Amino acid sequence: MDLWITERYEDQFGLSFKVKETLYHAQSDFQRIDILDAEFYGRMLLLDGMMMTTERDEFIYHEMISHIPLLAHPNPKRVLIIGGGDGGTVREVLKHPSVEQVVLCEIDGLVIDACREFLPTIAGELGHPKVDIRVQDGIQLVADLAAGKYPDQAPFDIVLIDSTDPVGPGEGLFTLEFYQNVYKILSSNGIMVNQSESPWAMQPRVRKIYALLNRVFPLVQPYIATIPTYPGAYWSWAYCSKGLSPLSQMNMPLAESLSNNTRYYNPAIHQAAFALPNFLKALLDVETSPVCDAAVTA
Ligand code: AG3
Repeated sequence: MDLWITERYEDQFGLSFKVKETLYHAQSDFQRIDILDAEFYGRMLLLDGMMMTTERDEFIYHEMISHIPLLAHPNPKRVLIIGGGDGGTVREVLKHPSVEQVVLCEIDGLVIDACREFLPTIAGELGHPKVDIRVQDGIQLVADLAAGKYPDQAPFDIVLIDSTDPVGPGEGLFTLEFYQNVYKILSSNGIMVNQSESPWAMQPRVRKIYALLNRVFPLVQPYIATIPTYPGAYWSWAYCSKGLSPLSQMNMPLAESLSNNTRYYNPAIHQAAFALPNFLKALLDVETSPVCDAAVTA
């Protein structure tokens, strides 16, 4: 008998995958964890039934959350990743020669263990000497850092929020207080990027995220890519900085050479990802995009 799994969104629609085999299942202290092997998309990680990553399309998400901010920054050395226990974001961040240290703060140690065992192409760099793994609540860590509790460990050049949806353990990563604390632990050229949900399928949620971010960061620019395995497929990230634009300081030679080692990212994508369709500009109250700014000043 065929076995299919469906991620349903708000009981309105769903995305289905034909499963070949269940490789791992556990109920951790935080969530249900499943790793399945599916037709077409290969091995996939689900948390509480929600798709986190698949072998076939993970490169799009992990390259876009990493290379956009790391190439926008003139010299990123210290990177903090909140969530991201599958290791895909770590793998991409380590492609940047300037990076000296990556702190990965994942609340659920079982996610890390399961991905290391069953998703080695994604999690394979988690043991890299530059990576410092902390199994703890990212909300608490960022609050402690912002309060000056570990003065030798802040600031960070780049903070990446590689979270689940704003339900369950990830909910506190979408609050004003959390964003304010991230702001405090960023260096003056610092950049935060968070995954900001589907501006197609999750519009009320996305509007709320951007309304909060705009209260904290002087510069907030949404950017877009297609993630075929997430609800709505049309996905967004928020580029947030203290003023540094995503394009002005871009290291073109590095972006070109890195593109030899990426499957989605290249310098043209870096620009194009910030171009927004009209329905999204209206949804997010965005006046201009850096692409337009560049065209105006050129
Ligand atoms: N972060 C998951 C994004 C949210 C997906 N939502 C969903 N399927 N309902 C991905 C983690 C990859 N490192």
